[in-house]
Amino acid sequence: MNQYSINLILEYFTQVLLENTLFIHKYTVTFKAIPFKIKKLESKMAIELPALPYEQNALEPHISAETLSFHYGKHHNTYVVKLNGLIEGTEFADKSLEEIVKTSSAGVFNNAAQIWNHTFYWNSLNPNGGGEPTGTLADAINASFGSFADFQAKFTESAINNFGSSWTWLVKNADGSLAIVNTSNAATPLTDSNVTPLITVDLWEHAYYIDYRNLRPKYMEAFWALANWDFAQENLG
Ligand code: MN3
Repeated sequence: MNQYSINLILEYFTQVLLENTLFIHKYTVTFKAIPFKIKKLESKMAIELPALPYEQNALEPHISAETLSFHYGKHHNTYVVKLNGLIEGTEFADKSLEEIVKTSSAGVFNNAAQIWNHTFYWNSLNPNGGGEPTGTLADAINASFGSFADFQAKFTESAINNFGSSWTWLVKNADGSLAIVNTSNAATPLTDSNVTPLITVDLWEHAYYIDYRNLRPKYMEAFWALANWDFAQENLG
C-alpha cells in the first residue's frame, strides 16, 4: 500500500484531469469516457427545438391544442432528436441548422429541413392573425396576383392540389415579385438562393387530421384565419 502515497494519488488525479490518462502499475489506461461525455453534451445542445411562439391552445378553435401537442410536441421534436443523432461526430455537428439544410442530403436533409420548415410554419400562424395584409406586402400581392382575393384563391387551389405530404409557400423572387411554390416531403425554398420564403402552410396530414380528418379545404380555412401577415411582412423586408 505504501506505493499509493498521497502524492502519487494526487499525481494520478492530475494526470487524469490534464490528459485523461491514468497509469496503473505498468499499464496505461486512456480514459475515452471523459471527452466522449463532453462531446455528447455539446452535440445534444447543437440543434434545439425552438419554443412555440404561443401556447398550445392559442390557435383554437381553428387548430386544437391536441393537434399542437402531437405536431409540435411529437413530430417537430422527433425531427430534432433524430437530427442530433444523425449529425453527432460528422461534418454537420458544428453547423447551424440553415447550413445543414443547404449542404446535406438524404436523412440529414429530411430531418434538418423539417425542423426549419416547422419553425417557419409556427411563425406563419398567429392567434391574432388572419384578415388581409397591409403595407408593402399588400402592394406586392396586388402587383403579382391582381388582388388579395385572387392570391388567396390561387394559394388555396395550389395547397389543395399539392399531392401527399407537402408544403405550400408564398415566396419573393429575386426581382421582388411574389410567387406560390409547392414542395414535397421535406423540400424547402430555403435551398433556392433565388427566393425568400414569406409564409407557409404545412400540408402533411399530421397538421390537420385530428381536427379535420381528410378535409384539407377545411384546414385551409383555419390557415387563413390564423395567417401571420406581420411575419410575412418581416420576411419581405
Ligand atoms: Mn408537420
